[in-house]
Amino acid sequence: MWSLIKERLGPTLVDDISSDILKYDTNIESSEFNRSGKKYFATNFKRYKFLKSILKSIYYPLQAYYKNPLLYHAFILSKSPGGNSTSCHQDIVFWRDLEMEPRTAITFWVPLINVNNKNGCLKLIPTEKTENILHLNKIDKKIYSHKDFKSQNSGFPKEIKEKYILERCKPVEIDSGNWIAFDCYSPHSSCSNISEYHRLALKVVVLEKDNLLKNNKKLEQLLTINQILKFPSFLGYILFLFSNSSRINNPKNRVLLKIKSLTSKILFMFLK
Ligand SMILES: O=C(O)CCC(=O)C(=O)O
Ligand SMILES: [Fe+2]
Repeated sequence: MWSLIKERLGPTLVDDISSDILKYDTNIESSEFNRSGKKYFATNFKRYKFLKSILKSIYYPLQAYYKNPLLYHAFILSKSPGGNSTSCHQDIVFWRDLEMEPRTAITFWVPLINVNNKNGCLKLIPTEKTENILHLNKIDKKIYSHKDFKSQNSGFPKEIKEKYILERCKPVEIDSGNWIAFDCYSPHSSCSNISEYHRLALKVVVLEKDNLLKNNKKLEQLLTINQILKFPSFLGYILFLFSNSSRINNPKNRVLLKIKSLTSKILFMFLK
């Protein structure tokens, strides 16, 4: 299921982020997704502050859906001129570490340019559209079988096999700053970019912290949206860097995990 969100990212923020991404992503000419987009918000303080403003813009739908929303991913997704289409998939098949029940991940996806079927808009199934985001992750929870394929550097190297699902995905053309929310079971793809401009978009994926399975060391370390919004930006940024460091978050690396959780505890106490 998926939904259009009433809140918007303001045009000034869209412009500021877009011009910064074009400076940041020097490999942006690659025709596939650039993996450096995964690190963008953790690369400097200004970009972390962008993230804060982005989360503020979806604060109300988040509060309506989640008791204690946890930030799972925050990425930039760029598709350069000539960029390939993205194959049809369900995000749940890529998220092996999603140890929670029920699985309540929602992707909030927002283009930073008006998107259409010529420059890489998302494709979703029209009959799966809902006005009420409370329906997300509740109905249509079938997981389709996917086939692997090796495309050079593809960001999404699995594709749904069922032809009738591929045919049902249709372009969702929206203006920059408008949010689409889709759940982790929602089949989706995106069009190739045959325009002369970069299709810049970003996504934020949110989970319900209270649904994590016990001892989920990796996901427990992630920051909640309320922490990000409440903490003074500089301290929030340090904690965000901690929670983004895959080395420190490797559950096998117990000593580093201990140091991190101790430091976080001290910082949390200080912030109360
Ligand atoms: O941004 C795109 O074109 C596709 C993104 C996607 O499939 C995702 O973020 O899960
Ligand atoms: Fe996806």
